Amino acid sequence: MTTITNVELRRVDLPFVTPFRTSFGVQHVRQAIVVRVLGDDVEGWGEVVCGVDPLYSSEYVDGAWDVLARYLAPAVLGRPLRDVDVAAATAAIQGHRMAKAGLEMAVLDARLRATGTSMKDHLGGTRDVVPVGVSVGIADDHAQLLERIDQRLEEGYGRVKLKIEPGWDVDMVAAVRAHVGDDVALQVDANTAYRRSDLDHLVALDEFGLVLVEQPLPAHDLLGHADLARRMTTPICLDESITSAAVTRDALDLAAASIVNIKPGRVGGLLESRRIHDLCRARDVPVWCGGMLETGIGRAANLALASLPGFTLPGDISSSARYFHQDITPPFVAHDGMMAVPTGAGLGVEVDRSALEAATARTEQVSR
Ligand code: OSB
Ligand code: MG
Repeated sequence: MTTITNVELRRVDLPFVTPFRTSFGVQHVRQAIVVRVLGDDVEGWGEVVCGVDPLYSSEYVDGAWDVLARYLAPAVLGRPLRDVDVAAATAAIQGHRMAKAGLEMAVLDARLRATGTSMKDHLGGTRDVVPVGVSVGIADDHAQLLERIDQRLEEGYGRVKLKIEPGWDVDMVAAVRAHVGDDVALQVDANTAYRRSDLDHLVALDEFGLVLVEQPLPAHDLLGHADLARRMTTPICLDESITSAAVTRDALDLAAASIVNIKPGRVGGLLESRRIHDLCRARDVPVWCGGMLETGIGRAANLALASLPGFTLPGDISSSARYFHQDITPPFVAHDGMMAVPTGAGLGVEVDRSALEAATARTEQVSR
């Protein structure tokens, strides 16, 4: 097989159908870095999932672009596509996991396209269809929120994640539970908006039969989460804290979480994601696939990952139309809260070249 001859970076700007509000801010547009890796006769695609601004984590689009162009892409140029280990080749560069994950995704896609293997099979996926849910942002008021939730339930989702922050939590969840009844699976995500002084307040969420509470405290605060987990009956799930398999092991040993959200970008790639899955599965800890408002490229990768057997809870993987008017791949569609895992070679999606061109705001070629 061929060596990597060129890495093409592209920034695509996709406006959201509805701006997405979380405790860390409002996102109006998805700026994705699309990574295209080229060998002599093969190409592969990846997506860098960081936000425009460094609010969810320290990574952001312009920073990821810089580290990809100056450090990460050069570290894989000239390496054999068949067996280059992107994580190992870029290990000297600290952090920048989302940038590394996007490059790894493109390399794996190119390699698997060349051998005709799907990402699902490569990772060890066991299911062709996976359960999916929807993440609903913070709304202007309860009426607007309930209207948005009704729309999602009509679309067939059976699991709804509600974003929370101080002032938009217990009363809001009470109103939603009263509105949807007991059959809808509800969970909440704070994106680190609370502090240790808020634990008594958070315990009040135990009233509402939630599937889990996601990342109430800052990413570093494993002991705070362990303290909260002892005081709540609702399971604690970590998102921002989980940056590697090693951290996952510590979090589980400390009983800081009993459920783990896995996002390939946050942990540095699909292969590290699989290690976290394997670790959690060995300990009977449920995992689920988080979302970063991905384009169809990242969505395809998430579906492949979510087909592994330990992903027993629905992923944050919704229909493309909920995010974008026009995606850069054919749209993914959920039916009755389930979504099909791509079966074609590599990620199993074809990039829509005209949609890609139309959305492209910046390009750079990195070659030797
Ligand atoms: O915390 O899970 C999160 C989106 C951007 C950044 C962080 C998060 C989210 C979501 C959206 O909740 C999930 C999706 O892609 O639908
Ligand atoms: Mg989250």
